[in-house]
Amino acid sequence: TSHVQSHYKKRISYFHNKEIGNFQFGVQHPMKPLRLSYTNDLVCAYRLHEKMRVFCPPKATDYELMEFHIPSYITFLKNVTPENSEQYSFDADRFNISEDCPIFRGMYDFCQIYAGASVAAALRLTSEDTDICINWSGGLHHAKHNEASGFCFVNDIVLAIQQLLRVFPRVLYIDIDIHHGDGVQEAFYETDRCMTVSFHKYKENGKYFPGTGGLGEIGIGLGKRFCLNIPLKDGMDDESYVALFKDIITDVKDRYQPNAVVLQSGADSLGKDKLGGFNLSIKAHGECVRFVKNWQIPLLVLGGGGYKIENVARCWAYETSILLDTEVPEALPKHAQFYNFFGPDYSLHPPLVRRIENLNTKADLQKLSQHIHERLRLLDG
Ligand code: ZL4
Ligand code: CA
Ligand code: ZN
Repeated sequence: TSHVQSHYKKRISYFHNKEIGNFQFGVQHPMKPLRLSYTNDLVCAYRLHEKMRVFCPPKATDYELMEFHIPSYITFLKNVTPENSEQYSFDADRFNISEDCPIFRGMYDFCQIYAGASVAAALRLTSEDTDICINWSGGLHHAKHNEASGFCFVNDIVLAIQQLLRVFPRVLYIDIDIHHGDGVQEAFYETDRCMTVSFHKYKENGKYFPGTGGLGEIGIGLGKRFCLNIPLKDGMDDESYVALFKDIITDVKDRYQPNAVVLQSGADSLGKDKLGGFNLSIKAHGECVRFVKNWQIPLLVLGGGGYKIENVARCWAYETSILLDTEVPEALPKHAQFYNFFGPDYSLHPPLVRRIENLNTKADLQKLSQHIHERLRLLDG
């Protein structure tokens, strides 16, 4: 009947393995898997878990990881431990083990858990019994087929997109982590079946990690023009970011007409992040997620960076509520296990004090937007 559209009910699946919060990259290391326990704690304390299907997904197998990664790299990750790492110094070097990507206890289990969750989530989207899948432990966009990079050992995003491409002709990848999504870009650089779009902080001198993501990187061969980079300076604020995001991503969607969307929702683009440099509020970050959700195209939402862990948990719990079309109270639920860590305000949207100056002028952003639209125009015939 003519009422079919209005009966569209989003079915949401949420993937979480309780083990994930127990891993440690190192006491001082900025990447803290504990943030995933905080996030899940808020999600459950807000009773959002009752409104979606919750899965503890299986770990990815060695062979599943080898769908993208080379076998020797996976074998190395599987066998190396903090105790035997001396014997593996040659491999550790060539696979880029470093202070950013250290060997820690349970490292391979950690990889299998977060990648298994993204692959399971992708499979649920392809089996068409879910409209939106969420894996906050995924989104590790820097890993390459043959090496670790930027806190990422295996690339769960590439593995998930590979599964989606078995069913969907075109997959759109959107990355709002403050870092450039280089690993995903590289994996799909030569194909038009996955369009990659990353918004990130970029310094011309290459001094901001990973140094790639300039406007000139557009894809090659069949993939030419199906790679989009939005390089930004420090200080992006809510108004300018959300306006630019909607402006660009709408044009991308209209021209590319994706059958599925993967959104990497890295929370290091929030204000006060330890490694970031933007001023985004949780509301603005969430507005980007809402905008993509409202397209009603099969959607996989992943985590990513985020180094002020109370804010990461707030952000991803809030975004879970957005994806569920549910409102949650501003006061954090008192019965949350980690409630004490959310002081002094104990609210979902703490005020953003000491904002940094926005180095992106209106004129810069106007010019950037115009350039991107001109590029997108070339996509049609
Ligand atoms: C740390 O304190 O820019 C790692 C990394 C470990 C503990 C003890 C060692 C201290 C900041 C970062 C020395 C660390 C030196 N510890 C790290 C060029 C660099 C070489 C390595 O959000 N040093 C490399 C990676 C980035 C670089 C960002 C973002 C991931 C994501 C998705 C990855 N790497 C300079 C840094 C510390 C550390 C303190 C650190 N590393 C900050 N930025 C980086 O996009 C998840
Ligand atoms: Ca990004
Ligand atoms: Zn990041």
